[in-house]
Amino acid sequence: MPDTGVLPERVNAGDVETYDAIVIGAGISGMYMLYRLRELGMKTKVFEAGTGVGGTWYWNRYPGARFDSESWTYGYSFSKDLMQEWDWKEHFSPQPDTLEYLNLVADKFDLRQDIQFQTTISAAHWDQAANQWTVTTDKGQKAKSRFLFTAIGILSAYTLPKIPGRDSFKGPAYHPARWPHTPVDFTGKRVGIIGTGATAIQAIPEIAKQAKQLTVFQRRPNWAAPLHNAKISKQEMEDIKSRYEEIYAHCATTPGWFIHQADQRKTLEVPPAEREAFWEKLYGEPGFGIWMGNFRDILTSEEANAAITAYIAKKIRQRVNDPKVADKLIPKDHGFGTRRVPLESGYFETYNRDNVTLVDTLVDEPIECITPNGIKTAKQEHEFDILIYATGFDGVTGAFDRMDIRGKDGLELKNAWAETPRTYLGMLAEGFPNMLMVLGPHTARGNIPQAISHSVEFQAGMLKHMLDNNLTHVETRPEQVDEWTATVIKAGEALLSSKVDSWQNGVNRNVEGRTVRRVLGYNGNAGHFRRVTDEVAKGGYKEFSFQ
Ligand code: NA7
Repeated sequence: MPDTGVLPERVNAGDVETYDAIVIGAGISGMYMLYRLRELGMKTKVFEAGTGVGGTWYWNRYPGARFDSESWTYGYSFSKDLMQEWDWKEHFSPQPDTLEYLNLVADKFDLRQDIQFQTTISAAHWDQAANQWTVTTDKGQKAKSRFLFTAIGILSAYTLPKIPGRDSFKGPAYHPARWPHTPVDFTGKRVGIIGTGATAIQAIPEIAKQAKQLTVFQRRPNWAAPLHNAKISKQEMEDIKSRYEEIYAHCATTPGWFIHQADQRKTLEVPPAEREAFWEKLYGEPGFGIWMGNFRDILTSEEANAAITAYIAKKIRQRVNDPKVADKLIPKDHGFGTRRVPLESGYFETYNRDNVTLVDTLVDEPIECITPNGIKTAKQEHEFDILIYATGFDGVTGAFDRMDIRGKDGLELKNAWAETPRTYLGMLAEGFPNMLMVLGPHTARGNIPQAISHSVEFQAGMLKHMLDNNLTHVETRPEQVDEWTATVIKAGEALLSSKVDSWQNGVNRNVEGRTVRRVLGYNGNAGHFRRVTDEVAKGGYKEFSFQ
């Protein structure tokens, strides 16, 4: 079903509706949270900026946008009926199919009636005396609720590059996270794209097939490995449907909720020929196996990481005809897997095409400015008809920072988290009672919908406990926040990724003050996270403070 474009309800700015719960965002998190809150009998309102449901999959409509996780591990698992009803068409679902799936979910569970679309929350203030939150929308509308749920995603605050003259370009310019709802036609066009992260690595091969000329402006290259996507036959889908329980149970045993499990051998203990054969196998298989199903020490040992890095560099050299271009595409500042590994479909071969040019903006041609006609570098002016800023997101905390969130005694969330977020389990922030975060900082992530389901179910369980016991107020305990923050920081220390700048550790030079690394996720084993949360639930949530 296409985006319905439902218009916002007509609500006068003076009216203040009161709910049991307000949810910010109608993506995968917000939709499922709404479903669970309704089940608990709570009067709930969801506010969503877009005209339809889907979050990430509503906004990111750029060519080539698709899952890097196996589709059949990415859907909701709370409804067996839904799992049997929906057929994934490809092993790594393209964005239009995923959006169709999420619209089916919204229809099937009648979610839209409690969602107000085209509404951005600009502020959320805690009122201690009333024991409730007041949210304000971009239209000046106010609403109150006892509980506030943030379901705002970790990659929703997109960022544009800080380049002089950025708005002077006279042709269309797009960020992939605000892609038009009707496909952009690149036929016969000269296209410039800035950025070579996961988004650009998906988009570049698709745009190159259509455009007259595509010029890629790369600051730092990223490691990428083949996705090996394929269609799912009817028979295969039937088989998947018959094994869903087993598949999801297996994901719940892996460190990141994916199907992939690390090989328990250490890289250098394996003879070189055997190691190479193992990597050839992984490189030829679909999905994140090369990253997550690899030898267990590739992301923690410098020597092991150097070995896999050399292997992947060799593959890039084999795939790119011009050795100079291949060399530019090989990262020199970080090892394989120490930043989020984009999965690609013909990305490296795209640079063998006559209509594609790679511009290295770090060494060869730094960008000086955007002009009405294109991009001016230190060497020349490149003229374009269309510009794409695939320049990423202010990850994890960015969407929180864009709202004026105030907790106890007027404490501003932005200030409270200036150095590091302080949370318990990434679910509740210190100083912000009754504000529950789905995928908040310091929570376990990995295969995102499964991480979301885990958080939503934990939070729904805690709410049920509160309702059953007539509790109306929940806060963190200082000692638990200290312990969890220390756990999260320690879990990250052993990883080579903690020494590399990326959105995952909060570095984004297009955002003021975001130059210092912060630990923004629980990077330990999701199995450990699940055990901790299960114990907290079984013990009656006494790590939280209730009234
Ligand atoms: P990423 O992975 O953060 O990539 C952004 C890219 O944009 C990256 O190559 C940046 O280079 C580049 N960039 C950003 N600002 C500039 C400026 N000012 N000049 C030149 N180049 C710039 O974001 P994506 O959207 O690709 O992917 C985000 C996540 O979505 C991804 O990890 C998946 O989980 C899904 P840099 O590396 O900073 O030198």
